[in-house]
Amino acid sequence: MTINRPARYVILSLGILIALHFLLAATHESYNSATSSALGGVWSKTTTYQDDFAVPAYPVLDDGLPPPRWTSVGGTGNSTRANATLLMLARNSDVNGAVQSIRSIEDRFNREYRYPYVFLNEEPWTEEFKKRISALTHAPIEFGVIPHDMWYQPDWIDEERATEGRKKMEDQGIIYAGSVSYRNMCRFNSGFFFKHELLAKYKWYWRIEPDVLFHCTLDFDPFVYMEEQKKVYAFTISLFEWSATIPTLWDTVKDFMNKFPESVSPDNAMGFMSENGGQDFNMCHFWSNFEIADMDFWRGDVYTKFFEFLDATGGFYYERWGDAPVHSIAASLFLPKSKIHFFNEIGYEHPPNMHCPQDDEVWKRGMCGCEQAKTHDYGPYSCQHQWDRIFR
Ligand SMILES: Nc1nc2c(ncn2[C@@H]2O[C@H](COP(=O)(O)OP(=O)(O)OP(=O)(O)O)[C@@H](O)[C@H]2O)c(=O)[nH]1
Ligand SMILES: [Mg+2]
Repeated sequence: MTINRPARYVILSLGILIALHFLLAATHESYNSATSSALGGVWSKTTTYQDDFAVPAYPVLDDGLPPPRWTSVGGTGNSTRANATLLMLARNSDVNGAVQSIRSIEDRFNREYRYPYVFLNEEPWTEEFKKRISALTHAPIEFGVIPHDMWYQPDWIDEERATEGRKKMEDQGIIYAGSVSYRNMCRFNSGFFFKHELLAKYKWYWRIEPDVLFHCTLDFDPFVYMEEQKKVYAFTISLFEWSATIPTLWDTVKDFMNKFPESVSPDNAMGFMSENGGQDFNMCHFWSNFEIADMDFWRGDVYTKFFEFLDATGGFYYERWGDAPVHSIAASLFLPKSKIHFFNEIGYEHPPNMHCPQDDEVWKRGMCGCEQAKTHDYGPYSCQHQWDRIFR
């Protein structure tokens, strides 16, 4: 093979340049450090984009997709995300409703963020459920089974008294009055979900139920917002509880406050829940089928003591205490009210109630699909007035 004269000069010049580079690198430290990462990066980049983010709790996604839209926490400039999961408790028979909810949250939020999902059930998941859900998202998904003791009615419950309690409620025409499984669910959501092994690695959760809809696109990460603003518990809908489901709950709460007064936050949200300084409960609570919250609050000493105190009375079975009033009372009493957040931007519907942002600016920015006039806020069953008044 012959090489013409200009080509020979080019090869010779390149050879001299390369030799010069190695000579300078060997003899001059500053030149070496300035050039080695740039050149080295070209040859040794075997890592995935995930390695650039400090998020140890997550499996590395190596699926060739564009990186998720993680935003910066605390304005530090580190691209990262919250240690959070999207959590759904469901039955295998809820599959169609679960598909609807996941499609909706993916569409409005998680397609861009790819937060991992955890699904919990007291029975093993069917292949059908796992297949239909897994088809909907690129985010990691874990399907967990709930340990027996976290779910079923404990042995120390007096079954005769529990049966009588259910019968009494049925006679009053109360929804789920005769259901033991509903009571299992309420007790599990009150005191156990955050202890499940699949949730142990996470701090934050967003509770999602089957058959719900998210009506607005989120242009921010609510977990990161909670973290940055130092919030602990967030809601979108507040309303009145059916008092016949919790006849002795408030007295039990008052007993707890008397016994452990130090548990109550000086700047609490009692004004949301009571018209007379705590003597009576006005039935206002946050609708817990939507929750974004910090599980460290539920895992902490105060809430642990509170749940155990309530549970010991058997009220979850003798009556029908819901996780919504239990969570709401705890958040409102044991946290400073500034740590509870109303997420106005999150259009959310759990039929028959919906929160749709009333501010046109917010509604347009979120490309909301909901009918503003049908929002639950300030309607006859809403406790938004009671919420607003504690900040005046
Ligand atoms: N695995 C399991 N999940 C349940 C059971 N009962 C309820 N759930 C779940 O617990 C959550 C609350 O139950 P729902 O039946 O929606 O109760 P609700 O929101 O008070 O009532 P609805 O107005 O009927 O939605 C949902 O995520 C359900 O899928 C159960 O027996 N087993
Ligand atoms: Mg529901």
